[in-house]
Amino acid sequence: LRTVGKSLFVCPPHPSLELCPAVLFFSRPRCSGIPYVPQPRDKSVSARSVISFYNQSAIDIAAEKPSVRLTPTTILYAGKSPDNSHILRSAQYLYKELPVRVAHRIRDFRHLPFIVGCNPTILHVHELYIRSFHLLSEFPPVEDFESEEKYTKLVKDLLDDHKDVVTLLAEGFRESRKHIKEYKVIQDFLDRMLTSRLGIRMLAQHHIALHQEKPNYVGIICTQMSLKKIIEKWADFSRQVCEYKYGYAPRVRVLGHVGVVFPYIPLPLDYILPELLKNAMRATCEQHADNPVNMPDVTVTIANNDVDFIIRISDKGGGMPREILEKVMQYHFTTCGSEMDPASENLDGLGTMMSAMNDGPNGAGPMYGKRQQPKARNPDSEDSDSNGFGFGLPTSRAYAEYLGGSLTYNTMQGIGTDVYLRLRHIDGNYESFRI
Ligand code: ADP
Ligand code: K
Ligand code: MG
Repeated sequence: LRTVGKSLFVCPPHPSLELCPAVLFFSRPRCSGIPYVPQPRDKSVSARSVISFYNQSAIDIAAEKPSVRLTPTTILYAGKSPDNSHILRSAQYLYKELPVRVAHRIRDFRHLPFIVGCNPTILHVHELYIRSFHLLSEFPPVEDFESEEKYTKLVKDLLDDHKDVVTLLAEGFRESRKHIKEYKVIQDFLDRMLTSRLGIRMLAQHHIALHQEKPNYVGIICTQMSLKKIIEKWADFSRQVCEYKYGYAPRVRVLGHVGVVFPYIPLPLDYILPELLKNAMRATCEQHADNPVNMPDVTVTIANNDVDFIIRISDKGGGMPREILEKVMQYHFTTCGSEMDPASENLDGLGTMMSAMNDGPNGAGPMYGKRQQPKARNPDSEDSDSNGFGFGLPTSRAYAEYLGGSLTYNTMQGIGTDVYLRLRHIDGNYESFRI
């Protein structure tokens, strides 16, 4: 293999590289922004870059450590001290915890099937994690507010560096998954990757938010969250995306326990709600395309109790046909086939086209479909806009389960679909999830 990708690259005749020149080529730190200049004659440099993927004792040691997961109440009641020592403690917790969590992710990359691990896009993300690990673990200990400020700046920069990770993983697996027989391998990896990323981002955002004073907030925890308000916010947003795509959008009615207010973390809801609402709206628009004026509403019902709360999103969008029932929860499965991208592969008949979606926990991008630019952008988005790949339902389910809840659905083919999002209270009668 002498040409890889678009760049012509002559491999150095190094015995340890014969197996996979792609590893050599793509192991260059492309995330650093420094253009890669091949140095094919310098054997030692090439060999070092390959070794850098596995010969890292610091990562091995950190990957053996258990992650220390906190309950939201621990975070909430950690106490706010007038001298801001809580901010210092928060940074010190992150300082210990982040390298361990990042090392766990790197370990997962190493366990991927060879052919997937060699995919340039996956390698790029793998490298991003290795780079983050070194930046985090080589940072001097956080002992005072001066170092805390610098550390927080690093955390902010890393959040930004990783904002496209979901899109990149979706692309990388789309390209390489055809080589893997067992879907479970991909599902388990992505479930762990995405939920761990959600956890890391929640912790990082929380720490950053501790620096700001916002009424009814302690870090990322909203002490008086109104479920109705947050649903309405995402209904408005999804309607804008829908109108942009179809020219019209169903209305959304919110029923049930509309008055409930409780402490919760809006961040994961900022991802899940627009995903589910966009699905319901898309189904409704496509089912009622011949009579959009009389389109049935999407109905959202809230039910609250001591332990958890349930959000049901009901649409009359015609439901799902039997053939796809088993597949809708799979990563990459989508029925958005109208804008076939000639470059995209048909994944074992799963779907003919990759759908656009939202990226990180705060993203809420296009309805679906390839490279659409919606007029409406997620106002809260801290992640870049990305294109989806049938990730809406599986990612939402993984997040819900990570948060001690569930995502299920009932569908009546020919009529419509009910999706149930159940999430555990953070101050309920039972122990809540851990971040
Ligand atoms: P995407 O929306 O990008 O296709 P999702 O994971 O959100 O990916 O959904 C996967 C598929 O499940 C959709 O393409 C659609 O076929 C089906 N689906 C999801 N929600 C609904 C719904 N409310 N009604 C009908 N079909 C749905
Ligand atoms: K899907
Ligand atoms: Mg979707």
